[in-house]
Amino acid sequence: MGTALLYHEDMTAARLLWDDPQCAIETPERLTAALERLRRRGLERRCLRLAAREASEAELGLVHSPEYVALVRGTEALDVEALRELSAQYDAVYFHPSTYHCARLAAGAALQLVDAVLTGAAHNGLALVRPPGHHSQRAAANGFCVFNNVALAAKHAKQSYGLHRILVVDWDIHHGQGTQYIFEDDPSVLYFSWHRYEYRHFWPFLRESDADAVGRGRGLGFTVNLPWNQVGMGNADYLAAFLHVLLPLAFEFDPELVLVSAGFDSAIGDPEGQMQATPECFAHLTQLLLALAGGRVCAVLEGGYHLESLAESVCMTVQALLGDPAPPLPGTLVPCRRYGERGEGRWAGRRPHPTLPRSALESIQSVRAAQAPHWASLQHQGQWGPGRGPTHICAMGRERGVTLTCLPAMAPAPSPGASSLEGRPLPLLPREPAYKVAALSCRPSPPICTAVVLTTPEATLCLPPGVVRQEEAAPQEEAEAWARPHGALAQGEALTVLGKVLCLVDRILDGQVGSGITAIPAPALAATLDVSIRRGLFHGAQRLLCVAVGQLDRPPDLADDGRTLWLNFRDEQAAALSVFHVSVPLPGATGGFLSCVLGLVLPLAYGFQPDLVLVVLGPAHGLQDPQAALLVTLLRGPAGGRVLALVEEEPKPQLAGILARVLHGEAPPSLGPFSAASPEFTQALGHLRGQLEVHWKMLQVAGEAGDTVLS
Ligand code: Q9C
Ligand code: ZN
Repeated sequence: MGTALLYHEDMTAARLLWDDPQCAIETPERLTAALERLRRRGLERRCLRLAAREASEAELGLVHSPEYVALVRGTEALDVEALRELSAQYDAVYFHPSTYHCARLAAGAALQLVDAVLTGAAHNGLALVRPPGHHSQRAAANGFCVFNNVALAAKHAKQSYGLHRILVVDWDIHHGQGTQYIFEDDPSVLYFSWHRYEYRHFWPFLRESDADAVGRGRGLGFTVNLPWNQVGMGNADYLAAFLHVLLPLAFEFDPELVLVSAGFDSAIGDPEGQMQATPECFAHLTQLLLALAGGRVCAVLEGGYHLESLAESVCMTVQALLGDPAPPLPGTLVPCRRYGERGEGRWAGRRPHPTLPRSALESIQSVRAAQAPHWASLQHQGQWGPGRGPTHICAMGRERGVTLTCLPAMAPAPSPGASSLEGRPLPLLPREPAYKVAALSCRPSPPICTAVVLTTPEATLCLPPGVVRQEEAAPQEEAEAWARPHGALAQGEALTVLGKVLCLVDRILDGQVGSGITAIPAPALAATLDVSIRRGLFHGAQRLLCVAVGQLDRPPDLADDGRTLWLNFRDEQAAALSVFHVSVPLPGATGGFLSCVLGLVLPLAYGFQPDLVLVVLGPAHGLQDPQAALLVTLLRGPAGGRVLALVEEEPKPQLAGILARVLHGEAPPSLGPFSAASPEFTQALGHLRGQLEVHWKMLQVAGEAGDTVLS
């Protein structure tokens, strides 16, 4: 089990044999650069290496016409002149005598990857292939693509494994119109693509790449296009697209398999895409997708023409597939800032193209509006948007059961990278792309472990390898000193646990342990949480996110100074007591839970960029195990994997084991059938978001106040 890596050297054989500036970027070095970098990072040997096989003609027939397959087969025998002549009949295509062999290997690699994942030989995987596939159509090559590798993989999964719901995520910067055409009337394949569009001024210049192309017939709502109308889109825009468009629909769809058309021409430096997303972004996108379909994610290479950016982005994708924590995203996460404010570190020198402010949000808004009729999770969103201030909302809010507290003037959150406590060396990993660190020291295995603190040594949990028991504790006197304000921690078991928790908080912040879970006797939970927050801040965390589920109060004397963001799910009304103190009612329906997590918790968490996330499941938390597992999984993203979960040891002693596995990179179980949130809940949540989005820009989903109102 693990991550499959599919490749075959023969796929480097095809290359352009004449002068054609259009096609010159699609080179064999794309594959060798990616593979070489995976080797250098020690990632290749952590994968299950499988050699690609050729797809059979019968398999190619799942998507392509026999005449087209025969025509491509015929190119093996053509001379250069004839190859060139045939190539000219297609848009942005070149044939080489080895093209047929390469294209059959590329398709075969995608099929074999699906086989590996669906037979359980691997959890997930990546196929490094060329030629790419997503522009290829039933009877046409297009845009460097000969056979549609991902479409073939989806058909194969349906035909040979009887799957009913397959999600295709096309993060290549071009519209995979080939894939769209193949599945546009098929409700069993949900196709999502974002792409450079520029109001149809960008290749392939198609009307049907716009947001209002939503599929046909029984497939209505199963084609999702997110057109970018400006270049320069970056990490915040891609993340916003996932949180506010793709993931709500994907969780509602509940796929059995996720196929990724993994083109990296959407990454910074690429001459085709001209976008700004840094390689780490692909670790986050991959990690988010791993929360679907029991983690069955098959990524298949499409485009990507900047060799350095391509190689790094491929490494980030593989690291995430392997379950490693994603490196923090560089820079402040605000969708649609001007380009000049983007691009940090090694990519900083690139000359910006100006991005129109709000352009990404307009795109997101347009696709949400186009898809709203087809998806429960986009309905009843209300019209809260930027510019609708708290006073305006106040009057209306009471009828809707929302507590409205006008937000006090807040000090802005300290910006990422601001200096830490005076005179104290910062114990955290530096906020810079992890690949710089990794280049210095090759990491042979998962870098850091997950630690559990358990009160009873005989507590039997099925813990995977790499999850260790935290036995080390702070000295007794130190634990007593931290426990002093709390009677509940005065002695016995609670004090023993506290000593270990203090040590665990330090070790997570110092990077010696990746994440942790602590099972705590119920009477001591609130006090242990209080001490954990203080210890984290004391130990150098600049920003600490606390997601508290259940009847837990924010420690009353904790300063509201922007260093702690407190999010509480509990059985009362939605309220923002400040921008750093937010309460949300506990949603009953899975739809409500998902909108809370995707539409509120994660945007706030990514916007806050915490050094440590505390997730606390307290009294009457009401979460089912799969919900708790999903929440914890998704909260690994914003803090470089530094999550400490605190749970009551009763009544569910097995919960600690479930959380240990997801923190260690295992996929969470499915939430089960989707149930829509009530309109009241959706409106209360939308309302709260409207209050908060002035400060927390990652919450925004609309261009301007007064834009299209969703149903
Ligand atoms: N300025 C893939 O990324 N357009 N195909 C060339 C040159 C063709 C891209 C225009 C781009 C095809 C898989
Ligand atoms: Zn592309």
